[in-house]
Amino acid sequence: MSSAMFSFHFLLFIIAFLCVVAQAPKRRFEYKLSFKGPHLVQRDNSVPFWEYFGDALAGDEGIRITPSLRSKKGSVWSKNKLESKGWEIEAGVRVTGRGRIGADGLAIWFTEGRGSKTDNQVDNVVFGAADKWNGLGVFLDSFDNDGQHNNPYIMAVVNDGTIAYDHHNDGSTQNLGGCLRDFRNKPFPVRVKIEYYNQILTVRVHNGLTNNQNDFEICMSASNVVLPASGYIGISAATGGLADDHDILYLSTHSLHDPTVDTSQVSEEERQKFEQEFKQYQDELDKAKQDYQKEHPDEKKDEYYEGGDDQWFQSQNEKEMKQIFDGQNIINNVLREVNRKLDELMGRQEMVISRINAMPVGQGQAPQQVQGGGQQQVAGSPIQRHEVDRLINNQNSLLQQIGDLKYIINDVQQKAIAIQNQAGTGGGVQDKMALHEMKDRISNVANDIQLLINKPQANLQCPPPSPSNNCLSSSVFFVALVIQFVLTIGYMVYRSNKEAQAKKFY
Ligand SMILES: [Ca+2]
Ligand SMILES: [Ca+2]
Repeated sequence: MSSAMFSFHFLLFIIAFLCVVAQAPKRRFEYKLSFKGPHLVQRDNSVPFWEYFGDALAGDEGIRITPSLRSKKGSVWSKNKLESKGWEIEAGVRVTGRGRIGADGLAIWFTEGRGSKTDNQVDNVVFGAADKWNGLGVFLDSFDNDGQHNNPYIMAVVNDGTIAYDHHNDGSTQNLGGCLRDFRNKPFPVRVKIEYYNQILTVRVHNGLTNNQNDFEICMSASNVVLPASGYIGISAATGGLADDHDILYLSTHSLHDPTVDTSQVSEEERQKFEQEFKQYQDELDKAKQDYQKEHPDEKKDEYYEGGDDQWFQSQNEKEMKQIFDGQNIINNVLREVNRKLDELMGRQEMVISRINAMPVGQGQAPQQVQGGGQQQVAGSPIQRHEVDRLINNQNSLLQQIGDLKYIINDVQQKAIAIQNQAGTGGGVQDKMALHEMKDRISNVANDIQLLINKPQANLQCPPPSPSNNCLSSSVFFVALVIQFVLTIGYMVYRSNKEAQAKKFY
């Protein structure tokens, strides 16, 4: 029973989930109603598809709606209208100021008309835009005009073009809903996402404390909200006695469509509209061409234009002929390539045959057993497959050996060059230095000997005898020599006599 209940609940959940998924609207990015830095401005300081008024100034990273100076008003408005029953606008803003309290605030608009048609800022009393607007305004109200201690406040106010905004009470009785959020001086941009679909208006706010794209919280939601079928998108801001920088960094707009309706099919009405636009554009182009020719009659006509439109376009037959011609060209190229390969193969075959013919008789003509066939090959039969393989293997191994030899020769050569270089640079210098040194020393020795030879002989005589002096005079030396000689002779005579006596006993 309980499992049946569980299955039932699960089924209900699945159905609900499918309904939600099925009802999720199709989103289409509206690039003409969006902008995003960097490189936001063009050379003439304009932002494509957008126009700005008052004190607003576009920079490369975003648009500064007002600077933090007193009593400034500015706004930026789309040039095109958003024409969709459902839409989503996301704006990334920064409201920064040095004061603890800022003013006045910033507004995001979806209105039938543009809220700042002129630069006359006197009329732009609602956060830098005109009062009595027809459409929606989402206000980021910094300053607490009514003293309820409920600012900064974010709220949505819908107007049908008749109501004057109650500034002194911060529109407290006029708004559809709102939330108390401090959007000033945040580390990351504060993001406001406004969704209008099936007459349900939802405002979600990202508090700018993180850089996570998905940290949105619901600020307000209201159903049965009726807004104009199409409208301009605008952002405006104002400062008062207190001032903040009001910057908008990006604005992205999506139109939301019923997923059950196939939006890829263009309706007849839209088709006619596009055709009309195209015709209008072409007429304008022709007129511009004619005007140019009138203004520059001497200008040489474009040679491509001489032939008229026929020069620019080709007929169906021409197109087909060109396709056939291209195809034939490709076939021709392929055939040529095949031909080339065949020639190459023929060349190789001839080379192999000539090598076999050059081989000594008997080596390539020995009778061989054919595998599987069992037939005896007769002498002089054509070359066998395995012989060709062996030849190729031999050749390969030869090539490899030659390669090895080449490598070794190269190595030896490199080493020889290295040794030569060494000898030619560092070693040679050292050897030369050693030679010079030796030469010097030898010449020194020669000089010393020369000096000794040239010295007078008297200097070679023995110094006068003294107890510490043991110089030998020549007479003493000769007497000692004679005595030694006599003693040696005597000893030899004595030994020979001794030996003669010893022999007698044997
Ligand atoms: Ca206020
Ligand atoms: Ca207030």
